[in-house]
Amino acid sequence: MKLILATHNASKLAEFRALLAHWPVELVPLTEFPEVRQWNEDAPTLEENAVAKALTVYRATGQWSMADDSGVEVDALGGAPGVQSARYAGEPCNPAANNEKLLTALTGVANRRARFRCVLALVGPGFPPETIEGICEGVIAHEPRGTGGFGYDPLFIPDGYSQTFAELPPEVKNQISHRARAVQAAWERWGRKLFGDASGGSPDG
Ligand code: ITT
Repeated sequence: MKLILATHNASKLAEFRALLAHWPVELVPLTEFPEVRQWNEDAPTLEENAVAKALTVYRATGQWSMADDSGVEVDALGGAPGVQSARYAGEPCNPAANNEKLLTALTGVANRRARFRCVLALVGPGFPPETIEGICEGVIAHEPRGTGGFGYDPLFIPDGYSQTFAELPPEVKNQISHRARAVQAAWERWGRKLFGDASGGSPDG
């Protein structure tokens, strides 16, 4: 069974490949469907955007499609940038400008509490779109650190660590990230029933 990863973000795609490695599906990148162009990502919630991406690809291909919409929520900014994370500093998406804008917004702010939130959407033949969420709590650093990852990773220090996601090895991020948690929850809710149990346990367990 093929599962299309409905993302134009190459770094996100690489994470999905690692996170879904044990799913008994053939992962297909969106680059194999050049006719599927951009989708609307201007809905007010991560859920709506994630479903819009997965549905766009499913409607164009008829194949199982998975997408995520994700973002960082900063308590001192009332949850911003949140659903606007990709476009925080304007269009087109510019991660360095986004990080700079976030640091500027937090100048002199002691409360750095934040979280990454990922909403995963899955849709397929006979399976209307469903969503599931993963959250990773942490704090915003005082300056960008590290070269790994993407987006806000140089600024995000997950709880329990002193390094940013961009400093931590990808294996660590892929164990604890919002995306990792969403994929794990997805496997527990849908994976075994839909795709069989690659781990050898009961399909219903
Ligand atoms: P697709 O829509 O094509 O999947 P995108 O990059 O536009 O790619 P989103 O719409 O979900 O993805 O935007 C999420 C933004 O939030 C993204 O641009 C990053 O800036 C940030 N983000 C999401 N997950 C992240 C992560 O794991 N690490 C760092 N930043 C992340």
